[in-house]
Amino acid sequence: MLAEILASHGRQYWIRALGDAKAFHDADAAIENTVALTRPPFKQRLAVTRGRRQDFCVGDRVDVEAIGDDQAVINALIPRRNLLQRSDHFRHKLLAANIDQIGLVLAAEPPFSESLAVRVSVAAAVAGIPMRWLINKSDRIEALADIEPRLELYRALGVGICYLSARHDAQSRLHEGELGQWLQGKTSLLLGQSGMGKSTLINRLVPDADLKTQQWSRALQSGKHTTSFSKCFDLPESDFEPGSRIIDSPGFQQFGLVHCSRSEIEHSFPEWADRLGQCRYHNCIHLQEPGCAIQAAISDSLIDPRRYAIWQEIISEQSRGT
Ligand SMILES: Nc1nc2c(ncn2[C@@H]2O[C@H](COP(=O)(O)OP(=O)(O)OP(=O)(O)O)[C@@H](O)[C@H]2O)c(=O)[nH]1
Ligand SMILES: [Mg+2]
Ligand SMILES: [Zn+2]
Repeated sequence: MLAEILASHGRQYWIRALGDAKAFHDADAAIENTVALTRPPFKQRLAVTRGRRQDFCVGDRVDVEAIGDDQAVINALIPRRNLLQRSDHFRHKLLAANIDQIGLVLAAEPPFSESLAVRVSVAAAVAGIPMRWLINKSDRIEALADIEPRLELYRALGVGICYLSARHDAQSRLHEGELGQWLQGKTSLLLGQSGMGKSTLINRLVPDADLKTQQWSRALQSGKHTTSFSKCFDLPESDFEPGSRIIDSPGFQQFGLVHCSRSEIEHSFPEWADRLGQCRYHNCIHLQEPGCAIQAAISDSLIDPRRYAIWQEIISEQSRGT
C-alpha cells in the first residue's frame, strides 16, 4: 500500500496511508495483487525499513506492508518530485522531499547567520524549490532595525520577505495575513537555525501540534536543539484549504553544499550574472586568479563584499577533503 512519511527519526518513520479509503484499497490491491481486502485502511502508524536502509525522509511517498495493527515495513520508495539535502564530505542529510516551498525562519535575536541563509538559498535553488524568508520576532523592533539593511539587500536581489511574530501576532493575522496566504494549499518546510522560532510558529498555526520550544539561550548552553526530528502537520481545515501542510525541522548550525556543483553555486549569486563570462580564465573560481571580473568588481565596490566572503567560504569547503 502507498503511504507518506510524516516524521523520521533514525531508522523509524511515522507514516500515513495516502488518499481516501478507496484509493488506498486500489493501491493496496494493485501492489499486493490481491482483491479481497478485509483489513481496514490505517491512518497513521510506525514503520521501519528493510536492510538498515535510512535513505528516506519526511515527505517521501513509499510502498509499505502492514505488520499487525500498528506497524509497517517500508518496501520501496516512489520516485521523488524533489529533494532538499545538505552535505559535507562525510555524509548527505536528506531534509525533506516532495515539498512545494521553503520558509527560512530568521530572527534578529539570536542574530541569524547570513552565511547559513545563503547556503539554504543555494540548496533550495539547486533542488528547484521556491523559498521565502520569514522574519520572526518582529516584535523586537530594535533588534530588527539592526538586520534591516541586510534584509534590504536581499529584497533587492529578489528574495520574498515576510515579517511576523509567532509569539505576539493575533491568530487571525497568522492565518489570514501574508503568511497564511502563502501557506494555502501547499506543503511548506520551515528551516532555520536553532532558536529562530520554527516550533513556536507551528504551535500557533496548528493548535494540537504541541511542539516543545525552548528559550534559545538555554538551548545553546545545553548544546541541544529543541526540535530533534522533522515532522509534518496538517494545517487546520477551519482556515486552510485541505492539503495545506507544514513541516517542522531541527535547527542547524552548519549547512554544507558538497552535493552542489560550482556552477550551481555561482548561479545562486544573481548579482554576478553579467560578470561571470568576463573573467580571463573560463574556469575561474574567483579567488586569486588574475583577470577575474568578480574580484575586480569587489575592488571597485560594485558587488557586496560579505556575500563574496560567503562564496569564498563555500568554495574552499568544496575542494577540502576531495
Ligand atoms: N520575542 C519573541 N520570541 C519568540 C518569538 N517566536 C519564538 N520566540 C522564542 O524563541 C525561542 C525559540 O523558539 P523555538 O520555537 O523553540 O525555536 P526553534 O526554531 O524551533 O528552535 P530549534 O527547535 O532548536 O531549531 C523561544 O523562547 C520562543 O518563545 C517571537 O515572535 N517573538
Ligand atoms: Mg523547534
Ligand atoms: Zn573570476
